[in-house]
Amino acid sequence: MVKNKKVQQWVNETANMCKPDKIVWCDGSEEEARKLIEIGMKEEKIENNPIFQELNQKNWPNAYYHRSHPTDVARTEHLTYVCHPDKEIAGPNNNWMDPKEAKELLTKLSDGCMRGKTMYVLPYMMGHPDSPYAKACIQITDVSYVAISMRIMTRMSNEVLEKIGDSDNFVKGLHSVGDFDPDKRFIMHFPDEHLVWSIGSGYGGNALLGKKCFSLRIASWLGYQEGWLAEHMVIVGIEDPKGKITYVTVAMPSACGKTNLAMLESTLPGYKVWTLGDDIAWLNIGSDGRLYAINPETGLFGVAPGTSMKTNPNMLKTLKGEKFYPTLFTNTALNTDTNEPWWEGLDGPVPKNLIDWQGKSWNSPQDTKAAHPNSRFTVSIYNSPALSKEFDNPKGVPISAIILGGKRTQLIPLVVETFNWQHGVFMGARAGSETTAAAIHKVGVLRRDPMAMLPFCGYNMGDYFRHWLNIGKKLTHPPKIFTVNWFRVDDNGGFIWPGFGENIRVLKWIVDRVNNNVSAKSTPLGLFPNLKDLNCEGLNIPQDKLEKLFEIKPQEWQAELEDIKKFLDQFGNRLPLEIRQEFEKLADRLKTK
Ligand code: SAT
Ligand code: MN
Repeated sequence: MVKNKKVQQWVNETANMCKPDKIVWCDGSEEEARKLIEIGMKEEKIENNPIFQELNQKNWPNAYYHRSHPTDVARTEHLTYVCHPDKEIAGPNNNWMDPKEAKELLTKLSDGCMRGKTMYVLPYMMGHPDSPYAKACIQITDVSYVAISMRIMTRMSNEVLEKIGDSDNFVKGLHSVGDFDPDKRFIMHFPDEHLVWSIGSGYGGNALLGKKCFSLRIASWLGYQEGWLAEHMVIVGIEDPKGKITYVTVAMPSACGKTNLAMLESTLPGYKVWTLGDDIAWLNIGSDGRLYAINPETGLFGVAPGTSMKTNPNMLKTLKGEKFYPTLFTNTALNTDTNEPWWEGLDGPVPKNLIDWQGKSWNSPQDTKAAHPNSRFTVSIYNSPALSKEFDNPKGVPISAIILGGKRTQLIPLVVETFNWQHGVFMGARAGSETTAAAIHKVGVLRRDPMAMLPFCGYNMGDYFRHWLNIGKKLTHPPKIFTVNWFRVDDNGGFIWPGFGENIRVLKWIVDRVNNNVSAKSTPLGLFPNLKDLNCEGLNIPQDKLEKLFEIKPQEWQAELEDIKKFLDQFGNRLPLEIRQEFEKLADRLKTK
């Protein structure tokens, strides 16, 4: 029995509704994790598959394999709701249901949903417990995979209960996989009650409620009320040859290479990237008027396909690290000869005997992948050889640049510095990306995704843009805002920029701009590098192709402007005037080019 009455009361009420066979309070210890893995290997099952399978421990220390329900492989945005009492507050960017109606529906679906199962109670912090920006949370779940994943992704411990004490100052997450029926799947948020309620899915973004559900959807709402920002951003420190470290954040939609960027191994001598986070940043205004970032998470939940010693050597070293128990692989393929995980893009030849992510034998057919395109690893950030020494700093790190990216095969230049904060917020508001496999929708279609937050902003994005503008006004030393795009293609459809470790060259220019080391060229889109300042030594990109990375074709921009306008118009009178003005200014500059 815990001392905390409010926590206990909520757990009791939940147990009465969900009717689990037993309740286990987790303490986040390694001993407990080992026990849960045992249970997941021997007792709990999904569709007759054990929850965990042990992998080759010699080559992949502490690694276990998990296969999800085949209908449950990505975030389901159409089943994700933000239930403010007023629909207007949720905005056109969110699915909305009246909170009372939503709760009635969920209560019906949750009645007896944990029968025959264990209910795990997980006390955890998002952020370092000593950080003034950290938040205490409790998640309830009925599957060991989620309990184990939360131990990797958050700071889980009994001390959280002590911290909460008798207060009700904690965020609640109630999760049950139900019977995995996609027709009974809902991920519902109740921002005013600091509550997330998710049923029917065991997939990361739907089930690890500390992640997108709390640290972005609920936290963005808290930040709006309390004067800070919860963002879908990488945090890294870039060390130059003199040892000076410049901290930047980078917003990019899911599956556009955030994890690769967060773990980037520099190809430029003397430069080094230190990892602080690969997905979420909480940004607060420091007493010195600068913006400070913390990563509320402690783990990396990254896309496996495409990860190799060539694309992301630090990630492979992290995945093979032994510091933190355990590491999980979900829906990758399996090499049955060696009992190792495998995915498209991993180094070396395709193994002879593979089973695919659904457990069927696989012989390299043209039209199917062995690993699911959204197959993932879950690993502790403490395993990373490039972890910043500031990672546990409760204050966070001061941010000098905010970088906004997306996947655009046309139009958008490799890198642009915005003219000022307001222009930067507009550039973030219009950001778009070609869709990927991280959520269930058609792949390769352009969708506007402001600040990469479209699926994660827990309130009306018109208000969100206003909030960004206001934060900028409060910062006496605001970070510069840049846009990047690694994905522009040439006339034959091939990527022009090599990407991955070579992206350090773009980061170097950004750091040079922040530190006033180089000048820049004014264009209708913003400030471009003088090509001599973009270190491309040894890349063998012909000059004309390099110029193509920065080409502005005003006629192509007409369609883009119309699309931006259509997108922004949906926010009606909640769209700040400043954003409209920036749009008009951009349209004028392109006209007179
Ligand atoms: O499943 S997650 O939402 O955590 C991953 C992602 O889509 O970014
Ligand atoms: Mn993400």
